[in-house]
Amino acid sequence: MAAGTLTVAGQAVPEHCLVSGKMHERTSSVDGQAYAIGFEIRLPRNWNGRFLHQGNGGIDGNVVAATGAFGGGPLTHALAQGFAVLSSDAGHTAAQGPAFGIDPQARLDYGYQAVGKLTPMAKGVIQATYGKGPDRSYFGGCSNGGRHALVAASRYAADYDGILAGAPGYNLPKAAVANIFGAQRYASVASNSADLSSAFTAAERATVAAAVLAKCDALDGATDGLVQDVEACQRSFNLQTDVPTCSGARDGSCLSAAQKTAIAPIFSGAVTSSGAAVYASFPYDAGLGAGGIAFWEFTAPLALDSGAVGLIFKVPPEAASFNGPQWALTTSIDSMVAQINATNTVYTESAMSFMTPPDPSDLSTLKNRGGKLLIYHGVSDPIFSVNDSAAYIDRLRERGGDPSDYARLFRVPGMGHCAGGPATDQFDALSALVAWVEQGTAPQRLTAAARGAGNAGGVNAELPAGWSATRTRPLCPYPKVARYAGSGSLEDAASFNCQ
Ligand SMILES: [Ca+2]
Repeated sequence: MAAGTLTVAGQAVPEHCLVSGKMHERTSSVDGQAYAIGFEIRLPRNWNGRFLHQGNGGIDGNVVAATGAFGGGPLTHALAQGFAVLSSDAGHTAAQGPAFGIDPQARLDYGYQAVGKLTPMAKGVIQATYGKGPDRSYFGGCSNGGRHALVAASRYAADYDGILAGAPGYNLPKAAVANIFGAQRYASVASNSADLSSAFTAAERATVAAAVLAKCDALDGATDGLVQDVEACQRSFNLQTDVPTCSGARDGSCLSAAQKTAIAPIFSGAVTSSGAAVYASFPYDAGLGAGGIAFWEFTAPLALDSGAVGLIFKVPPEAASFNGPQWALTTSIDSMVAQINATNTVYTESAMSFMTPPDPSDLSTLKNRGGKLLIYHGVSDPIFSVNDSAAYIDRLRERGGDPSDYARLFRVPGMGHCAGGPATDQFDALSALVAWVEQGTAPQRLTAAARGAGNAGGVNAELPAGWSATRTRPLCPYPKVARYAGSGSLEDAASFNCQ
């Protein structure tokens, strides 16, 4: 592939070789469908000695171009930096949709086994190409790709030196059920039963986001449109008392009492009928009013989560022809929770087994070989909660003391799912991880930039009008937060400290 054959965010990718292939072609004895693990490896002429396994999003099924792009912009395209990059479909095709979950082996490949099969193959291709294997191996991705990364940090730690996990849905089956829980709550107050967004309109979400900012923006020392002290905000903000209750018809400037009753549990965290937590809480944050939220809150539960839970995660699965949206709105959350933990003679691993790290509090293999884990997560992410990533770090601490010498979480205030929202969402987490792994330089802060007018990585249309197009902020290692130093420009990361 000649230089410029491939461009990413307007940047020409240097000359490289492209190897495409399939592994483990087979026909399922359960559903009769053809399966294989499809992949591509891009091998740069000017190789930097590193291997990156790129985890992809959603339910996989696509061999996304192996460029290794993370963090909202063009800064961290691993291929352009000289990494050899692997990408795969994780063992099924997009044409199969979630019905690949009818096949038990395809479930396991999607969950973790494709990674185990691909890794030695890719290292062998690198060996054959360059005459030696990689000096260092990395795994990176966001969303389900972040889940792949965290699962690899646990299951395949001997094969990887650095793990970059963006918005890791490492409890993905639970998160999917929790999102359906949200849909059922929204449906209970939707003024138009065919449109869940009528339960919490764009104007109403903007009203709540403004109320969050009114209560929380200044808690970090800077009234700048960012809620950087996440914990103080959760202690301070109260949906019931800080958002006006409509005295008459809903007009966007208030929530009805019924709306507050329906919506508050989505933030405090989905529960079963006996009050047991299904997944995690979600923090109130300024990004709630951003345009990208509506897809995850109102469309995804019926269009995506229903198929994922019904066909990929539950035991037994529904029939491939089932009516997913109707099923999601009418099936009890309790039964879904039971079925993502269930097994039978055909489906011998539960979804909570094949989709998650076997023991999320144990990173001892990675730690003991000097490997590093860097997680980033948007505080306004509506599908995978930043609080679940914080809980991951908390569990490491509870089990083995301060994990900061091998695992750090960087929260991104205002950012939605992987990118976007009123946020500084462009940052080079991959280079920070490489410096940590290879030079032992632990990241004290990541400098993140807003993608305003003229940004080469693509302009973020959700930035508030009052922000500088080139605003920067430090992203801080959890539990630290960025606080204004008391002097200096509010548009400059240098005016903030991680404390
Ligand atoms: Ca602030």
